[in-house]
Amino acid sequence: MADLKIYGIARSRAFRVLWAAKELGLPYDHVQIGFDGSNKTPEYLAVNPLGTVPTIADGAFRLSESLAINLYLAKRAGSPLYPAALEDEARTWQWTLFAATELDFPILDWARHTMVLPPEKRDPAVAAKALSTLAPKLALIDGAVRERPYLLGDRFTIADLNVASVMYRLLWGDLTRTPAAKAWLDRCYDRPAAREARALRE
Ligand SMILES: N[C@@H](CCC(=O)N[C@@H](CS)C(=O)NCC(=O)O)C(=O)O
Repeated sequence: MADLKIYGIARSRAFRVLWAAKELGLPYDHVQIGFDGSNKTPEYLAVNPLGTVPTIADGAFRLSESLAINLYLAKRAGSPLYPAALEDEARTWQWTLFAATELDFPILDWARHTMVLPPEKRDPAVAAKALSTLAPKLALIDGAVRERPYLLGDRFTIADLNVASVMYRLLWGDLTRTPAAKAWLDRCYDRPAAREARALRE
């Protein structure tokens, strides 16, 4: 049995952590907590009192929040996925918080109202508003990767993984107005670990 346990089905934000674990080559046990009640059992609520996924248990240490988990796993493993220089580490936090606060919810709104909800429950106005909220943020990413392949420079890091994994649903979006961001997103998802993580949910 591996020391690292990842709680959460792949068709949830646990996808982000599964990708990171694969990227780092970490052995893990995958505990299939979903939304069928398994996330609200006393056993799981003892692991994560909110009953949300993902959570990890690393030996006796428990951590929730998908992107914080990824920072933890990457920092524990060190270079090359986690940057060595303080400034690059700070940029990693910046991109990660940007993904959590500026991208995650509008992308969820857009996805829910274009592909996730049953057609009769979709509201095109919500999807359109989400896209207009996202436009400047996608332009920011586009600018960041126009002159270099990855967010911090020449190497793929946990900053890319965190932002790209939050953008998962935009793989089905129209990113023609931000071609550099589109090429970067495709580059990230072309990685073997990303392909393996996708295969768990698609
Ligand atoms: N900010 C948290 C969000 C966790 C979260 O809300 N996960 C969803 C699945 S993607 C969940 O567990 N929903 C079930 C619930 O809220 O009861 C993270 O990134 O890990």
